[in-house]
Amino acid sequence: MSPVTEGNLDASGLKFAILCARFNSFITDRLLAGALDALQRSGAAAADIEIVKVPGSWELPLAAKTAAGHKKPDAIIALGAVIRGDTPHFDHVAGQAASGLAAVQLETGIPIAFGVLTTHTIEQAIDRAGGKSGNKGYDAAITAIEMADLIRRLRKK
Ligand code: INI
Repeated sequence: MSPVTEGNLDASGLKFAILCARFNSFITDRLLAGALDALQRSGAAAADIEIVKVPGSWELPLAAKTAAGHKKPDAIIALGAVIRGDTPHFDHVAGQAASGLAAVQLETGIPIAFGVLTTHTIEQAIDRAGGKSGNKGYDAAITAIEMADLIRRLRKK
């Protein structure tokens, strides 16, 4: 079988930036708690985790670009909650957050895990922020750890 390269889930020695939108903070605070839980259980040191709060999900891409250029984390975790019922400009906020973050990770080479919930209802958001569908902040942090390690391995080859 051909050799396979993949990242592991050991976060020790890795640096992370968690960007968290305050809009719908009753949801995003839970995503943040989940992301921190995942990083700390996986061996990340508290001193290696920078937490940055932004007003809303719209602001995540610029904060990601700035954080990427400043302290050069090994990975970024972007957290937000865009709920369709809240706004007629749902599509703009959700779409720009997604495409902006995708552009920043390609431009900087720093992986960005997408932990922005886009749901029709508040109930769906609660389910995904520590409710019956798990915690997408936790999941995003696990993805960030794996991608940080994968990119490091690929660069060494
Ligand atoms: N920001 C969110 O993160 N989620 C939302 O559901 C949302 N709604 O509903 O409007 C939202 N809007 C704020 C936006 O992200 C910006 O902060 C604002 O437009 C100022 O730039």
